[in-house]
Amino acid sequence: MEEKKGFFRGLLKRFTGVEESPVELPQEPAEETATVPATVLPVEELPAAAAPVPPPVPVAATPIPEEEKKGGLFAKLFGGDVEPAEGGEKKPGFFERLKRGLSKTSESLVGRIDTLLLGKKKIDADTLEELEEILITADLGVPATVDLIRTLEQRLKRNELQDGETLKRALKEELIARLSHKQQALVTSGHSPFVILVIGVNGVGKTTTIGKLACKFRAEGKSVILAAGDTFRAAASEQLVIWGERVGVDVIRGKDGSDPSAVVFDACKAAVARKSDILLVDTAGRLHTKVNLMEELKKIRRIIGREIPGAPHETMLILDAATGQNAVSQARIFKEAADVTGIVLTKLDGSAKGGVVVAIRREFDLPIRYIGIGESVEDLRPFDAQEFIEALF
Ligand SMILES: Nc1nc2c(ncn2[C@@H]2O[C@H](COP(=O)(O)OP(=O)(O)OP(=O)(O)O)[C@@H](O)[C@H]2O)c(=O)[nH]1
Ligand SMILES: [Mg+2]
Repeated sequence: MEEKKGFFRGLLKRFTGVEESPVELPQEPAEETATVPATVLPVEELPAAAAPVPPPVPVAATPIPEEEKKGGLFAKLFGGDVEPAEGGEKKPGFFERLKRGLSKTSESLVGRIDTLLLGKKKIDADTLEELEEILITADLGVPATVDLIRTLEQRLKRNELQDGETLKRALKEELIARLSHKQQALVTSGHSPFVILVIGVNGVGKTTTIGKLACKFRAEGKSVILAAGDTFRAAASEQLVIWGERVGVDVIRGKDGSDPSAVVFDACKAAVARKSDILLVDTAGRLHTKVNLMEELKKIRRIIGREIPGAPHETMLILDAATGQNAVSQARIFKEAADVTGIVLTKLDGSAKGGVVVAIRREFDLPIRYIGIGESVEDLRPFDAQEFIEALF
């Protein structure tokens, strides 16, 4: 219990910025020490009327105390713009926050570009070659960089790049054009319940993103249910339950090691019965093998689709920006196996590899739904190409 309280304080601190003893989120056990058997494997079709064993337990949300609603934790949780805390400390503007979050990427990308262009009277092929190297090392990836440099070369030939300033402006324009191409925000209004299946490898921020999203949806007045589909890792559902309690939404969970499909089955039933607007499904980031993981995700999808025709309406892949090109490889694997429909790029704040967003947009025909620029709820932001590039530069 004490341990849980400590964990709680850690989360509270993240929300409120109140200094408390630092508490880490539970770490995933090393693969070889994982004690929970992969009971879901080998993966087979569930019999049509399979009874969930053991039965998942719905965890009721704790009502939010009135004092929390009035400008206290609730207001902080739901963001100053939604329900501002009276007399509370003024938060930095959203754009400032984004700029701050992107500062490491900005240093590694724009900082180096500025040094390259410092006092340049004339732009030539050599300048573009040096720029090419900067873009590649800033994780934009080779295909996107080659494409950008080609376009800039054409603009140079047309005499559009007279100096450092015009080159930088041209680069910004080209980046915005590429990042906004086919970019779409997540719209949940078309279905009820709108089911979001959240996937990704371990530690990328799936559960945290679900907590932040649940918060956003609640702030919009939507009813939300969370499904603790990660039954593989001890404490994974506990982490989700804590989010559920803080945000004021119900969590459907099973026992550790139980079949995640059974949890998801129950969560779908609950979401339909309660006419919930949103069902967010958490999943394990790691099983004993990659094949197991993909097979389990397929099975979860089948259960969701059988209970709620047309669902999941969004299969959201979470990628950790700090992993750079590795995030691109992960996207490749998941896209192939799991019908991904949207991407969330987390931890841009702790990373100089934010340029990877360009590589991801270039390689996959998938919209970036949100970006994570910190650990508190307001640090999950809808991705806006223009705003992103302006904040970066
Ligand atoms: N700085 C920062 N940290 C983040 C962000 N998103 C998530 N995190 C942190 O990343 C860590 C892992 O997040 P989780 O949500 O537990 O990741 P997960 O994908 O659910 O991990 P598994 O359940 O082990 O698969 C936590 O400490 C989060 O607070 C972000 O945008 N910025
Ligand atoms: Mg998790």
